[in-house]
Amino acid sequence: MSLPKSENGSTLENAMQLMIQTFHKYSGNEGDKYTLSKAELKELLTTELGNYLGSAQDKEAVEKVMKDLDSNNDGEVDFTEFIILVGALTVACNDFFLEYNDKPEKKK
Ligand SMILES: [Ca+2]
Ligand SMILES: [Ca+2]
Repeated sequence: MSLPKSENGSTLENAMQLMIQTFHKYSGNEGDKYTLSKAELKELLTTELGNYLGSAQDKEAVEKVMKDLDSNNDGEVDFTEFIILVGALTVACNDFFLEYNDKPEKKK
């Protein structure tokens, strides 16, 4: 996979670029190039977030995620709606990380 000149970017800048690229990798497959249809969303969820959202494979879960994300109810997930999902997942990961670090270390 080749990124546009990003060797000067910071880690966070590269992460942002990757989120944008990831979104467009799936959003361009059908219909509107800049939004995710249900099929595109499903592919993104299963391919890119399979470890976090294992249950997204089943159809109902995708429908639910779609409904939750589609705040303007146009039946597509745009980048703003997508980034809310990524943000919420990142917060959940951070909470998990903090909790994990809070555990007493000496416990076996
Ligand atoms: Ca699309
Ligand atoms: Ca939408």
